[in-house]
Amino acid sequence: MNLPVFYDLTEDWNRTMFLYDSALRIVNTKLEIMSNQFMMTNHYNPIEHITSRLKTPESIAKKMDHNNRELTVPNIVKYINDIAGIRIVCSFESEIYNIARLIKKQADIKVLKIKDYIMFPKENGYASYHMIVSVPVYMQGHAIETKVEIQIRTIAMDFWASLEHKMYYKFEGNAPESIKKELKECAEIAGYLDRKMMAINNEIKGYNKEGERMPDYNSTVYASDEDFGKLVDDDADVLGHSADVDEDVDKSFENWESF
Ligand code: 0O2
Repeated sequence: MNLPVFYDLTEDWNRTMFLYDSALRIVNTKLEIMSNQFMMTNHYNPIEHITSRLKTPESIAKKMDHNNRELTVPNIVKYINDIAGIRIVCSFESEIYNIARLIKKQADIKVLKIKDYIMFPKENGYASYHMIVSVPVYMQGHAIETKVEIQIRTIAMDFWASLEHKMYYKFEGNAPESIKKELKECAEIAGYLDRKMMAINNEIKGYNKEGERMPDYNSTVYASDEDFGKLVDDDADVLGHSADVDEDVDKSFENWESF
């Protein structure tokens, strides 16, 4: 005899949020270890600070509505990549790519998607490096691949994005053109400041304590890595992981649902 099954939305929602919260803790711990290792080996930490948050139910609902998707738990898991979000703020642009490279090297982090808004800033001036990754969260012996969005940006980019975010929400996307224009100009100034500060920092490294220039110092300003600096779309093959990875994440999430 088949017993009736009642779908408990609240329980489903709570389990989902628990999963994302766990993924956030896992990635945060990894980043903290990475940051401590930097300090230990280089006596210097490129990471200024790290913040993290779970997207609020209101913000999730707004985004689903904006994307014309039905508000269901499976849809949220499938279509919203930044329910669990981490922001890494560092001083220099080149460090963004170094940090991204180290994240990519972590064995149990899968990079699903990269959006390089530094090489390709948005029309409004937004610059930041976004990685959508997944980590396995172990629940009752089953690994559930769970997505986390990692945003990596400089202090200047972060400063700019906070103000733009404030403006966007105040005017609900319909900000006066004059303010948008001013902000765009500020983005250009922030970009200039970032490049200039990075060049000066690099220049400083080329001198010894006595103020003498070290002849063999290699002053490469930009980190170059062919894996980075590409803006990719949803279905593209990213860093060796195909779009199938996303399916794995979905499949593995189905495991969770069957408990
Ligand atoms: P909130 O309120 O910050 O959470 P996709 O991942 O490709 O399916 P999505 O989520 O639009 O689609 O991707 P994208 O472009 O990577 O944006 C993710 C997040 O980056 C945003 O989340 C913002 O936090 C930030 N972001 C993107 N564009 C801008 C921008 O123009 N200005 C500012 N200030 N932040 C931006 P949310 O959910 O849109 O907003």
